[in-house]
Amino acid sequence: ADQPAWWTRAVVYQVYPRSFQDSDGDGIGDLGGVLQRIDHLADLGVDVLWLSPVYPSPQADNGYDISDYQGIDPLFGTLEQLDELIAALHERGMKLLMDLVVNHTSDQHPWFLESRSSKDSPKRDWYWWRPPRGGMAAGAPGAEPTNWQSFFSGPVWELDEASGEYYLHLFDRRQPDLNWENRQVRHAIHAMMRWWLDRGVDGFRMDVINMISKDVAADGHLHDGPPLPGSSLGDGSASYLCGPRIHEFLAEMHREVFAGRDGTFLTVGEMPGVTVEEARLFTDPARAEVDMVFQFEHVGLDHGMSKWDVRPLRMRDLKASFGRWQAGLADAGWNSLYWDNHDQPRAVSRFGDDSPGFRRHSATCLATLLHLHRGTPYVYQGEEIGMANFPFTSLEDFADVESLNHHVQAVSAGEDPAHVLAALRTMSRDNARTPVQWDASANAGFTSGTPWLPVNPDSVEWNAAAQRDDAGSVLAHYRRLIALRHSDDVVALGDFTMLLPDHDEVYAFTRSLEGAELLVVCNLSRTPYRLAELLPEAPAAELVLGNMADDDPAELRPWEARVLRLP
Ligand code: ISL
Repeated sequence: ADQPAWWTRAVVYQVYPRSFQDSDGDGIGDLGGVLQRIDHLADLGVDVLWLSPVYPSPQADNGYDISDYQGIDPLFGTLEQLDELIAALHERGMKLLMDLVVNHTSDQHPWFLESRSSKDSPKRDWYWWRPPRGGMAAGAPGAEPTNWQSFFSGPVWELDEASGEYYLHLFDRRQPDLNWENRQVRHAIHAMMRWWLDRGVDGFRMDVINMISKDVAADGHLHDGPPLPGSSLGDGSASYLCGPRIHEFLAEMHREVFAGRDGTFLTVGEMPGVTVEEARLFTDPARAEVDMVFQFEHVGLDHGMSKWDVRPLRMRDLKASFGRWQAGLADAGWNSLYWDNHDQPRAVSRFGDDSPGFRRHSATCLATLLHLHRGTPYVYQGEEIGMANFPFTSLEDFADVESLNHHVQAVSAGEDPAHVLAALRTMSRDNARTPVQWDASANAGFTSGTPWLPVNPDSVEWNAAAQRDDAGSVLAHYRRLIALRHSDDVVALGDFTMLLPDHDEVYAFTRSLEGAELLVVCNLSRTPYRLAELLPEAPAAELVLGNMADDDPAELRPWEARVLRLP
């Protein structure tokens, strides 16, 4: 049989550079800062660094709005520093994954400026320009070409007064969507990707890559989506999630960019709304599209009508979801595993219990659960030290475009401002974006200046320096989990079987490979359990890794997690 790919035993660490480490005192993290902290990553043992965007950008969406694909924003440093980072990582046996944001550009990208300049521009067709809806006046209410709602509130269409046409933006109006139907667009992107690979980067995390193919009729018509309750807008996702040419585009990209290179690169497709069936097609090695997808089902389980309508997570739903993804990609394809990224609230606050008595154990329990699944685990900066949500108090505390747009839209639609603020506190992406807490000093060692988002006041107690030499820390636990994946073939490659699917508080499963078997049991609650009553084989099994000292084999304590080897 073929050797399993290297990334089946790898762990990825995500750096959101703006919030990671500042090296020049402007309060914004930068590449110099990443270079300063590189030994933190080596010490943790991670294999791959995924770097969120550092390209030139007006920063309307913190770099996910790119105005030049082949440079570094002075805010973050220089191309020379990026080369240094590549070398420093390679020296330590790590790889660099760049963030590839090619569903859209910034509205300040020269391509868009040129496209916007005239209806006759040779780049007009590089974006989605459309006249107002049949016979209506440009700018009239409801004259948008389709009824689709943007991810960041309001319609996806922005009127350009000069030409009287609208352009499409699935995200912010400063993030116009590229038209992948146009062959020149695809070629330009492939060339840019090859340029980065030739420079030494090891692959790409591809932002919302399942949205690049839109369902467009031969005459250029785009279809309305079903109306959204209580809104004049509709849900256009059927027209842009995994559209008709998505597999063709990704296979073409693979051929044009990756084919023929040695197999040490990595491609990760970030795919909101992807189904397990689609994911299997995307990641089946025989189809040569992407190595793994980053899917969102489990982080949507506490959403109601929208992410701002927060509901408690039901354990059965989590088990059903993870279980289905494990089974669906068992024979072909590969999972990404994560709780946190720069778009999600902090896991220990959201799925764990960040009250003082349970924070450490709930952080390590969640980590154990995730890292023992089959797939490639992702650690988001600060997760490895148990960073929690920020105690936001007022609207002025928020910086994120998604949060600010939502607030304007919800309040103008008549929602109670106190209620909107409460939802922002719980779900805002800014929870993930406060500076990494390195030590107990002022600004937690992140900057000598004024941080762009405030440092969480809990940094005095919760910081990397305090945990580095503490074997009972969250950090030490992450180190052990990562080492286990490297050393144990069952963790990397074993088959997955869910146990106790209907239990409301205990999450358990086995992993097995060629006669070797691990049993993983995690108590996601404050209730102690008699282990023998849940899993009779557990108390006698050998403990491989646990998150509590002084092990009492008979009792599964609140937020206790154990990895056991079955005889
Ligand atoms: O953040 C979200 C919901 O709160 C998601 O819908 C998110 O917008 C989606 O997962 C896509 O995210 C990616 O593309 C966005 C960017 O804002 C995110 O930071 C990025 O991860 C647009 O480029």
